[in-house]
Amino acid sequence: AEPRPIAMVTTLNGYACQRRTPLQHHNAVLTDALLVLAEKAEFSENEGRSVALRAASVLKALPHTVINMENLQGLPCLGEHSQRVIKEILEDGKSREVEAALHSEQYQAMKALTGIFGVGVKTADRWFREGLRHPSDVASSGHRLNHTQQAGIQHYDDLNMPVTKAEADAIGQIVKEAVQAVLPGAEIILTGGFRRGKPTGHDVDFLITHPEEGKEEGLMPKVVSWLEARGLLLYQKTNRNSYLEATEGSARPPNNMDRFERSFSIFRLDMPGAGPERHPQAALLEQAQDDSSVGGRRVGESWDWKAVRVDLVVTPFSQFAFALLGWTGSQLFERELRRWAGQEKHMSLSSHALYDSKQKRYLRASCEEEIFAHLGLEFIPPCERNA
Ligand code: DGT
Ligand code: MG
Repeated sequence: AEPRPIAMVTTLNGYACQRRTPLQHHNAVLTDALLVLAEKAEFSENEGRSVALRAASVLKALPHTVINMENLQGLPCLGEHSQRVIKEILEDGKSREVEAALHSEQYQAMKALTGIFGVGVKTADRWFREGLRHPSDVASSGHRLNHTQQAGIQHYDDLNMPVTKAEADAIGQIVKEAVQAVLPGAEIILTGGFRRGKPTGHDVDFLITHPEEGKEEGLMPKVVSWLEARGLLLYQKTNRNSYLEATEGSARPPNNMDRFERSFSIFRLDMPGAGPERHPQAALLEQAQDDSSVGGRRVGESWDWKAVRVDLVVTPFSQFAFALLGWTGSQLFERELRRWAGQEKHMSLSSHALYDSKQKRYLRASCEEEIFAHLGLEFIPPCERNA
């Protein structure tokens, strides 16, 4: 008898937070294509974004490579549009819609313009309609830019270069030193994509807390001053904590918007081994430039410093587990957790708390495992939250 081919039919749960999604998966060709369509939808602000993101996320969780349409049987979140794109790629090696998007002037311009720190889809779209295509067009257009956008244009190249794990750790050391200098006993934790095991990221995310509730109050301005005094910040904007104001007088937690004391910043990361001592040209270059704050100064193949986006978030200890879960991502995993909580459990999850609408009370948690348990979900470790 002929050996029967193994039917590669997998069933997967409908919510991304019920699935294990590793960083490395088997369907990058398909997911890359779907992610371009998600981006295209985002640029024209239509609903297609989350549809394409969910479809890509299902393929990321598959334990095998999709080689034919039968492999998709029984899988959730794969609508007619996604299936058409997948079929085309399986048959022709590429999708016309994706190729057209990648080559379109609008997609390329929107990608370049939204790549400016401080510029969202709305602003980028307005600029595109005015004929701007690239950050250099914006700089020469005479538009009034806010401080964030000015910093975004000034450090455009650096901020669009991936941040490595080694760079994230180097910044972690600096933040740790700053935090411990201004509040001994305070703790810092690396979150975001790096906690999920990503080798690179677009920024570095940190949570800061202190085991004694209340000690963390007023911490952020002190940390920022410490860093500024040492010339380590190229830009920063701090939003104060507004969580209590928003909850006062209402039983329910405000919404998913984060209300922690948070600092969006751009660090100046010195590159070890590329300082002026090793590269005498760097010192000369510095003297020659009257504005030494423009971009990372390249010296031959290396540079002596690099601008890196860093998010610092201060959380009270009692909210720490929720903040950790909320800031570890991925973004889709977070959105699916909140959708699961609301639709399946009548609960409301934020980065501050979990509210049970049936019991009309907040559920406490001191670690992520307890939150998953409250939600009736199997615990998924950070490295498998790459939905
Ligand atoms: P990356 O930085 O592009 O390599 O990837 P991630 O996953 O680190 O993404 P990032 O840095 O944008 O955000 C990390 C996680 O933090 C993200 O999955 C969701 C969460 N997050 C980001 N911004 C906010 C916010 O304003 N509020 C709340 N609650 N969460 C946020
Ligand atoms: Mg990040």
